[in-house]
This record gives sequence, structure tokens and C-alpha cells, in this order.
Amino acid sequence: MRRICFTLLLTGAFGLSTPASHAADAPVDLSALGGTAEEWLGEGNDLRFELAYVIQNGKKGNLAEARRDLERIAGIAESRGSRRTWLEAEKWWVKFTFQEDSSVDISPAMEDLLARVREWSMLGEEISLFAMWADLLRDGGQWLMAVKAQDRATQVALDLNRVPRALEAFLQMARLCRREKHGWRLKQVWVRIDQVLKERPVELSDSLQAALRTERASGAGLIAQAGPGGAKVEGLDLQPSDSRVLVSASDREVGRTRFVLTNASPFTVEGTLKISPEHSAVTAWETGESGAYVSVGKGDAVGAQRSLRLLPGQQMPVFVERGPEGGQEKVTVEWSDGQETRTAFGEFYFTSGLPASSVVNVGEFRLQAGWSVPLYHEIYYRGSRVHTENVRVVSSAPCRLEIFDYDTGRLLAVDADGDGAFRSADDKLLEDADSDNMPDLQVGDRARALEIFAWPLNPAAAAGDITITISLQDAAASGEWREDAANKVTAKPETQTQP
Ligand SMILES: [Ca+2]
Ligand SMILES: [Ca+2]
Repeated sequence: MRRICFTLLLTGAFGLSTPASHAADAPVDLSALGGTAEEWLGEGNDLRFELAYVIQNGKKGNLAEARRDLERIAGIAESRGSRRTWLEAEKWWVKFTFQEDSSVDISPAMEDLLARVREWSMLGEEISLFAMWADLLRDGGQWLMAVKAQDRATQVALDLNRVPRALEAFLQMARLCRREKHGWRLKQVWVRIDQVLKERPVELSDSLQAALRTERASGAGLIAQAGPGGAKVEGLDLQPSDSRVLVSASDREVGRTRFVLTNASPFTVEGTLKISPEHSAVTAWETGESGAYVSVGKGDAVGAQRSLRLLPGQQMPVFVERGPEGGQEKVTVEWSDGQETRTAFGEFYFTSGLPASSVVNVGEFRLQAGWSVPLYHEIYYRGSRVHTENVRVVSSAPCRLEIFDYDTGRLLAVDADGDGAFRSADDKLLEDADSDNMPDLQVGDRARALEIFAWPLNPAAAAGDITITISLQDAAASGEWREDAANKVTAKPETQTQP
């Protein structure tokens, strides 16, 4: 997949371009430009009109020409310090680039734009960038990524106290889930919409209220078919409650586990995350957009806690890794906002005699009403050549299982009933290069990771614990399956009915 990056484009040879000549093509429609007239004040009318013209030209289908002109305008805007013009030119550049070739990975470009608007404190723009990203992902057929991008728009909007704008983004999430006929995810969206309506009441326009009513009615049938939504969560959630990691000592492997912090409230929360190893110290801690990365082991301690701010609905992964030196370790992960505390544990074991590949971690999870916490597995490979492993995931109770390659975000398989076999019409096998009817994964010289979403089918059976086991099979060898990991998923009966 080709990745695009602006930085290179924008520091290119703009100065040599000549302005487009388009005097004959009036009138120019300024409505394509985002923001209000006030927001554009001081950015210079010449560039603003030219930008509107170029957008119009691109919309007519002259994409390559429009992109070249947008690059030139962005270059001029940057040299003048005209931020809004620059941003608008860049946004349309991404749109036209994607329109020309939807296989292009626009994430680096979008991340770059998001970083700029944050740096410039153009906070409202963050919402529209996530919404734009979602629309492009949707148009490119990536509906789940589009849902995630709209989710980010809801989080920023709620944080900025723009509740109606958040609800508009939630509506887009609901539409995407409904069109994909994903009742479970749709149910989650409505749990969150109802939470916002109840806990962040504001006056909504008639049109937004009508849109909410219509969308709710359209999705009701689908939601009624979906299994349990899980227990209602209050405030902050930390999962899995327990995790265990087993890696090879003789191969000097690093053990790594992942926790997920979920702000299950419609308000921004601030608190402290503390990681306490029993026998060693926290030796590295990095927190970024994609989560927190913490190492524990021997070495200089860097401080075992950090202040974190989580937007309404935000989920943050917390990776904890333990190097091979020093051996077995138990780590306590604790979140506190000063009133409530959430605790989880990670245990790290080092052994010898492990097979050439294994699933190195397991956890104990709870289903929750409005948020998914997927099971997370890393697959370690100790061989020398890249080869194919079959992956089998089996649930002890009927469950829809969605298996994703975490590294690429690609859906590998959907097992509609969780029996580990792909025979029924609803089962989907998307990655099976060796055609043996089991999903496969290329394993090479580094750890691979899987994410598995589990959606119980039968509310009565799901009231207890469900065991979800992961096995691997060397696709080229004997066919023997090695059961490596068993997760426990608790699906408490629902305490509320939606919608
Ligand atoms: Ca099946
Ligand atoms: Ca296969």
C-alpha cells in the first residue's frame, strides 16, 4: 500500500510554479471552504478565491491539475503563515488524492494534519478532520475504521462541550453499523448515545432530534436480534483484570501484555496510572497518541506513575513489557482519579522448551455494554524462515468471533458461531492462502499480534463465563494443533435494556 506524506510535497519546488490563470471561470463558490467568514479574516482574499476555484476544478474531475494547484497554494499559504488556507488546501489535496486512488493509505497525511491543528489550537478542526477521515474510509469500503474515526470525532466534540456535534458523529457511527448489519456494534453506539442524552443534556435542533428518532427506529430490529451487550460500566474501566504471559527464556524473549483503559463516561477524566512491579522497577515509559508503553526490569527507575487525561469514551492501550533478565515478575496496574481506583495484574513467566511458535499471552475479560475490549494475543516465532501458521479460535459458548491481524488492521476471519470451523454460510474466511479452510497468519522473525472480538449469541448461555481458546498449527507440517491460550470472558446479564 502506498503511503502519502505531505511534508515532502510541501517542501518541494513550489516557488517555481506559476499561479493558475482562471479569470474566465467565474463565479467561484466559496461555500466549499470550511469555517466562517470571520475565521478566514486576515488570510488574504486572493488566495481564498483561488483556493475555492481550484476546489471547484477538482470537483469537476480535474484531479491531477487541482492537486498540483493545491500544493502550490499550500506552499504560498505556509510562507505567509495563513493557517486556515493551508489547512483547507491540504484537506482537499487528501480528498482528491484519495478520489484518484482509494488504495492510498491516507493515515500519515491525516495524522500530520491532526498534529498541526492541535499545535495551532484549532480544536474544532480536529473534529472535522476525524469526520473527513471517516468519510474517506467509508468511501474506501473500510466501515469499521470509519466507525473508529467517527468515534474520535465524538470524543473531541464532547471534550470541547459540543454535544450536538458529538451526537452527529454518533449518528454516523450508528448508520455505518446498521448498514453493515452489525447489531452488536450498533447496540454499543446506542448505549453511548443514550448515555450522552441523559448525562449531558443540551437543547438539540429539531432536525437532529428527528435524525436521531429515524435512525433509532431504523436500527431497532437489528439490535433486537443481537446478543447481550454486557454489563453496564461506570466511570473508568481497566481490562483484562488478569493477564499471563509465557515466553522463552532460552531465546531471551521479551514478555509483553496489553491492558485497555476505557473512559466509559461522557466526561473527560483525569487521573494517575501507576505500574508496580513486585521485583523490579519501571525503566521506560512513553505515552503517545497510540497508547502507553511501559518497560519493567532491571536498570534505572524512571518513575512508576503518570498523569493521564482520557476524553469521553476514549480507550487507551497500555502495553507493559518485561525483558528476559531477572525472570518471573508480577506487575500491578492501577488507575485512580482520586475517588475511584481500578486494578489489574500482569504475570510474566520465562521458560524453556517452547515450540517454534506459540501464543504468549492470555487474559480475563468482561463484556461491557457500550465499549468493546478485544482479546489481544501475540504470536512469537522462534524459527528462522517466514512461514504460515493456521490459527484456530474456539469459544465454549456460541459466539460470533471476529479475528483481526492487529499489525495491519485486516480482518482475517469471522466465525459466526465460534466453533472454530468455517462451514456455515455466515462464516467468512478472508485469509487462507493454503486453502485448508483455516485462517492463516504469516509468522516471521518478530512477534505478530491478533485482536479477537467476541460477541455471544445466546443471552442465557452468555450469563456465565465463556472460555475462548487459541491454537496454532504449522500449516506445512503434520497438522497437529497446539492449544496455547485460554481467555476467560465474563458476560454478566444486562442491567439495562436498549434502546
Ligand atoms: Ca463456524
Ligand atoms: Ca489456512
